[in-house]
Amino acid sequence: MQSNLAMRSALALSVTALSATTLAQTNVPVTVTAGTATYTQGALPITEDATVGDSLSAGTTDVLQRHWWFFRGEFDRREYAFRDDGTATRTAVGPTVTTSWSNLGHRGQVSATLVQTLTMSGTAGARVNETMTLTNLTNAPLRFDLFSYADFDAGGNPLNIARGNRNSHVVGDGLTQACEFRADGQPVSQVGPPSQLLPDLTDTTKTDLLGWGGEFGPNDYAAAFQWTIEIPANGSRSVSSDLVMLDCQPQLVSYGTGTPGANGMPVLDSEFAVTRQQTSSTAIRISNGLGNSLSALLLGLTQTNQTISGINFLVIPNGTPTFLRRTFPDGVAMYDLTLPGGIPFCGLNLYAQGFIYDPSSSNGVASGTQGLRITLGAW
Ligand SMILES: [Ca+2]
Ligand SMILES: [Ca+2]
Repeated sequence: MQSNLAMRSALALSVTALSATTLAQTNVPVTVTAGTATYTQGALPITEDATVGDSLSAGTTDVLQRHWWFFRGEFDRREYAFRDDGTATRTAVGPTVTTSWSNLGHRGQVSATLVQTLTMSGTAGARVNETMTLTNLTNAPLRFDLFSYADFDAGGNPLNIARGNRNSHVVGDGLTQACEFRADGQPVSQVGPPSQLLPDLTDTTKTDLLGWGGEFGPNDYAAAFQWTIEIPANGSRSVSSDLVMLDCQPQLVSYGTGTPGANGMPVLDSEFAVTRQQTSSTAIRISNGLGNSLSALLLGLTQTNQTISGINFLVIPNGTPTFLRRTFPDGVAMYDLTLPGGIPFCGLNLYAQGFIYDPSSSNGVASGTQGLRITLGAW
C-alpha cells in the first residue's frame, strides 16, 4: 500500500514536471503553478467525500486544507461528490486544471466540467478561479443543487476569524494572513468547523445550507456555498467561485472614546474590507443607537481626537463624503461602502466613526461610536 502510494506520488511529480502536460491522472494529485503560486488538487474521491491533500500557496504557507464540489439532483435524498466515477478525465495545461465528467454518476442526465485557473495576485497572493458547468443531456429541464466546500487555515493556523456575507467570506488568523472564499450569483452559504460541516455534505441525508453572514470564530473555519440551478433541455448552466490568498490582510481596530446615548454606547462594526480586481462593496454597521433616528457615517484617511460642542470626533473627513441613513427601530443603520479595485490599495487605512442624532446624549445632540480603523486587504 505504502509503495503504491509512493509510486503514485512519484507519478504525480513527474506529471507536474511536464508543465505543458495535457492528461493528468484522476487518481493522483495534480499541481499547477503561476509565478511562485502553487495549487494542488488531490486525487478525485472514490467515495462521497472531499479530495485529500489539497493545497494553495503563494510560495510558502499552505492555507487550504480541503476543497471540493458536491451535487444533488432534484429527486435525490442526499448529496454526492464529484468523484472518480469512471466518466471523469482531468487535464492540466499551464495554470489551469480541467476536470470533466462525460456522464456524471452514470445517470444519463448531465455532463460536468470544472475549470480551475490559478493566478498570482500581487507579490504574496494567489487565486484559484473556478467555473463548474453542467450540461443537460436530456430533452427536459433539470434542477440541480451544487455545493462548493472549502476548509481554509489562514496563516496555516486552524484558529481563524471570518467575516462576510452570502457571497464572500474573508478569513484571517489576525496576524499574518487572510484568505477569501467567494461565490457568484445568489448562493446560500454556511460556515462551521470542518468536523461539523463536511459530514453534512458526505452523509446520507439531504442537506440545505442554513445561510450565513456576520462573524465566525476564533474557530476552525470551513464553509460551503450552495447554488440551485435550472438547466434547460440540452442547455448548460455555470456557477463560479474563487479561492483566494490575499496579497495583504485586512484588519479592524477600534480606537478612541465614544459618546453614549439612549441605548448606551453605540457600536460601529464592519466586514473585513477587501479591494479586488473589480469594484466591490463592504458593509459597515452602526448598532445600539437610538431607533428611528438619523445616523451619519464619517469616513476619512486621518484619525483625530478632538471635542467640538461636546461631541468627540475621531476622524478628519478629508473631503470624503459623510453618509446619512435613518436607523431602523432596533437602532441599527447599514452602510455599503464601495471600494475601488485592486492591489494598489493594499494596506490602506480608512478611519470611520458613526453618529446618531440623540437628544438624550450627554451633549444633547448626538451619540457617537468609537473610531474604527479599517485596513484594506487586497487581491
Ligand atoms: Ca447531507
Ligand atoms: Ca479551517
